[in-house]
Order: sequence, then structure tokens, then C-alpha cells
Amino acid sequence: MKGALIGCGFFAQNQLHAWRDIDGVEIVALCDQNEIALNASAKLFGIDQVYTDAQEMFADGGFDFVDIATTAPSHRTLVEMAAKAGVNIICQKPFAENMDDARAMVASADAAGATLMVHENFRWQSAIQSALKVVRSGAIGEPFFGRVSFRSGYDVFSGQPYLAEGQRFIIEDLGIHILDIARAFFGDVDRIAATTQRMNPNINGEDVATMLLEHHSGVSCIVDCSYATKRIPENFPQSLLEIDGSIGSLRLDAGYKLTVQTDDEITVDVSPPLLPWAERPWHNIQESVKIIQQHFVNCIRSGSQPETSGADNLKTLALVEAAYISAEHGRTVSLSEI
Ligand code: NAD
Ligand code: 89V
Repeated sequence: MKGALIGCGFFAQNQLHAWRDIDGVEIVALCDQNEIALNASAKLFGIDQVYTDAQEMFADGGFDFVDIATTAPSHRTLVEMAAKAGVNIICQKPFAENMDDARAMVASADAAGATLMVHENFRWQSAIQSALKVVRSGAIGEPFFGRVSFRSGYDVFSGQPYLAEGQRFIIEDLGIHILDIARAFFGDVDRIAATTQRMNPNINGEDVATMLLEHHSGVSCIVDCSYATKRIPENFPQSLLEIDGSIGSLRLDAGYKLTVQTDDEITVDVSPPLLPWAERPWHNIQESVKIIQQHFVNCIRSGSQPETSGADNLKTLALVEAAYISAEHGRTVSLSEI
């Protein structure tokens, strides 16, 4: 399977490493408007076919899928270009800047018969997958309460300076992952209420968000995110879980400790492996990149829909929109409004 990648920036390096690890896949073309970034990645990964214009890359073709690793403002144009070229698509989160764009992108891939998956990787982290396996097995019974929590003081702005610039920050960039984890455990959401705060005076958007989700399944779930939390040890980038079920409970605590409590209590270490190209503390995210990309390849090979397909991700993106509306207007928002 041959692929092309657009956007050779900060995070794409992980994606390029992970593609190299996946059997039967080769990235044959690279594109970036920034020639310095383009040439650096081409040299590091030994890729000869390079473009500063995505249109030219699609016109030349020679690949079965495209990996879109640019930031959100370019996603709609690039996804529609890829659909027109008839290739399968994996696109980074946030999938789109608004729901209209996101719906149009899903429709364009559907019309072309192309697989469209969103690189929404947090639910694919191995510690989260271990917890999902326990809950889906019924070991704690029917869940009725959840908390998915991400609280950190890590400086994300030095690697990703654009995160300090937007009017929106933590829900759109990080909360989107945490909301998606809540969906993976408890399914679709009927209503959401959210508050936001900005603690860091040097950024434009909110860096704290506290959300209450009412799932269609009846589960109440708190999703809380902060990049203003000073704590030792620093937990970046771990998502922590607390889930209460009818016959037991589950916790994923800091340090990747997974505890399942029924009549007995069992704690296991679900630390992610440190891949040869990975670096702490990012290794948790880096490993999930390989897992999600492998899932994309498996789905294309078997003709099945990815779990985090474009269509599925509309529901995660709708939660982001609803959370901002809720925080702005101080009211509970029904997802049917979005
Ligand atoms: P970045 O700014 O470092 O890199 C983006 C690159 O895309 C830049 O080199 C830019 O020149 C290029 N680009 C932009 N528009 C283009 C176009 N139309 N054609 C060709 N090249 C174009 O950004 P980043 O930090 O690598 O983030 C990229 C995406 O990855 C974002 O959507 C971000 O939210 C996401 N991200 C995801 C995770 C995760 O865990 N899933 C982590 C970090 C970042
Ligand atoms: O995953 C992300 O999108 C990153 C980070 C973990 C730093 O928030 O931007």
C-alpha cells in the first residue's frame, strides 16, 4: 500500500515513523508549503517525490491513500482534493473548523467511495484500550458514572505555538480527545453543560474546561481538562479514568495503573511500550499513532469502516461545538441543536 503525507510539521514526524513500522506500507510522496520542513522530512525518511503544492501531488498520483497532517484550516480543501483524486484518507484532528465543513468532507469521501478516517488517537492509547476491554467485557456491570480527566501544566506551546494564538484552545485541541474517550466508553451524548476558564494570561483561548455529559445510555460523565494544573509528578499526557458500574468499578490512575474492583481488587501496570523512535513523556501518544495507523490499514484491507471514521467523528466534533455554546451562554446544550 502506497501513501502520501501532507504537512511535514511537528506531529507528522511521529506519523512518518509509525508508517515505517507498519508492514506492507510505504510513504512515497511528501507535501508541505514550507520547503524547509518538506526537505528535512524527505531527507530523514528517504522520500524522493516531494511537492510544495498538494494539487500537483494529486495530479501526479502513484499512491493509494493520503495522510493529512496539517492543522485544521487546510483540512476541508485537502480532504476534498483527495476525495476527487479517489484515494483513501486519514486526516488529523481537529477534523474541521466547523460542522458545515466537517459534514461536507464526509459527503465528499462518501461520494468518491473513499475510506475517510480521523486521526483521533487518544482512545487508541494502549492503556485506554485495556480499560475499554474490561468495561466492554461486562466485568464491572452496567456503567452509570464516568470521569475522564486530563490535568497538566506541561508547556505545549513551545512545540505547537499556534495553540496560544486561537480564540479557542483546550476543548478544541485536547478536550476533543477526552470527549472522544468518553464516547468510546459510554456512547453517544444527549446533553452537555460546560464551563471554561483562562488561567494563563499569555494565551488567547481557554486552558481549563469542566464538562458534564448526559449519555444516551444513561451514564453521567464528567470530562475535565486543564493545562493550568501545577502538580508533581506531572501527568502529561495521561488521561485518567474513574468508572462506576452496577457490580464494580474501574480506575486508570497516574503511572498507568489500572485497577478493577469487584469482590476483589486487582491492579495491573498498563504502561505503554517505549517504541525505538519515541521519547518520554510523549511515548504514550506516539504508540497510539502506530496503533491508529495500523487500524486504518486493516480497515482498508478488510473493507470495513474505521472506528474513528469521518462520520463517527462528526459526533465528537459536535460535542466540541456544544461545549463552547454551553460555556458561552451558561446553559445545557442538547446535541440535537448542533
Ligand atoms: P505544524 O504547524 O507543526 O505542521 C503543519 C505543517 O503543515 C506545516 O509545516 C505547514 O507548512 C504545513 N501546511 C499547512 N497547510 C498546508 C497545505 N495546504 N499544503 C501543504 N502543507 C501545508 O502543526 P502540528 O503541530 O504538526 O499539527 C498538525 C495537526 O496535528 C494539527 O491538526 C494538530 O491538532 C494535530 N496534532 C495531533 C496530535 C495528536 O496526538 N493526535 C498531537 C499534536 C498535533
Ligand atoms: O494531542 C494533541 O492534539 C496535542 C496535545 C496533546 C499537546 O494537546 O496538541
